[in-house]
Amino acid sequence: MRKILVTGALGQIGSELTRGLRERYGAANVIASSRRIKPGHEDLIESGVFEVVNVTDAQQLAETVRKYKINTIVNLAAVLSAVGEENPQRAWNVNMNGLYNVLEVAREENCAVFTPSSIAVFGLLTPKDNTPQDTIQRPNTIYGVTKVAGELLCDYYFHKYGVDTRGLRLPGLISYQTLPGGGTTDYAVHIYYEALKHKKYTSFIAQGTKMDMMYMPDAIDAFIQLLEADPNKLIHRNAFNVTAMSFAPEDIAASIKKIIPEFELDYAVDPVRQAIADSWPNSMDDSAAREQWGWEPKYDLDAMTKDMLAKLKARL
Ligand code: AKB
Repeated sequence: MRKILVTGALGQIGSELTRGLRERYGAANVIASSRRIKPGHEDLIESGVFEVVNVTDAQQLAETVRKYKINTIVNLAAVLSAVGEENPQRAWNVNMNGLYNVLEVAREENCAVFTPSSIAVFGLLTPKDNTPQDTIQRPNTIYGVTKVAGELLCDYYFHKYGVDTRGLRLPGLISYQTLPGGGTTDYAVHIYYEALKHKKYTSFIAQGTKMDMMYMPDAIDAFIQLLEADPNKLIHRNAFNVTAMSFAPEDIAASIKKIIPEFELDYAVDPVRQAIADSWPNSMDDSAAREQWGWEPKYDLDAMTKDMLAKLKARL
């Protein structure tokens, strides 16, 4: 039976993945953790065990793993692309030293490790369309640098120590429960909130900028599917390209207009986030994930828009 520790459990992915994991493995077997208790997450904190764990504190992390006899660590604690550029030293500390601590305790306590990577591992030299699984990775953000190094470090721990490491190269994730915390793809979440509240949105990403995206229910399925995948079939353990759709701001606006015809989009481009978006793929090739563990998303842009607006409306 899996006994799972989720780090960064109160973030955008963690708040939904923890619930998904508790449904599948039982609430008592999924320990949620975060570096601090954040208001608004009482449901999640009270629906199972919760611990304050800072991944940069190796001792606190190891004590928690031993206390609950953890055998799987899902490491979601990370500083994202846009906030990473504001404080690269903090991004390195959380993303790299945190991951190193996770891998070390996994090696000592015999745990599997699941750490997401990102489209941010690619850069200006990477082929932009149908970006291959194995290709040039020369990112120019600190977030991208830590994610490439993280993929390599996870591969190293698998080959050197036999730690069962797995991961996905996630695109921008769209969800209605918890807001994302400082990424470049966040506009694709904010646009839905503003569409419902004000029927207009000012995008910090320019017209024509395509990026890979995915609706959160598909991402949760992808996590659990890869966690459960037959290890003998996994050639790329730590860095599977996965995507569900690729769109630019005007495409998501057109999809929203089908449901809210008065919706209007304009632009006030943020040069920092635009430069990051310009360095990322337009669309990735995720055939390796499809072939090796059966990845198949359920939501396209219009299906996501319909569900997202309905769920968010009920919430707001
Ligand atoms: C970000 O925009 O930083 C993240 C990501 C694509 O990894 N959403």
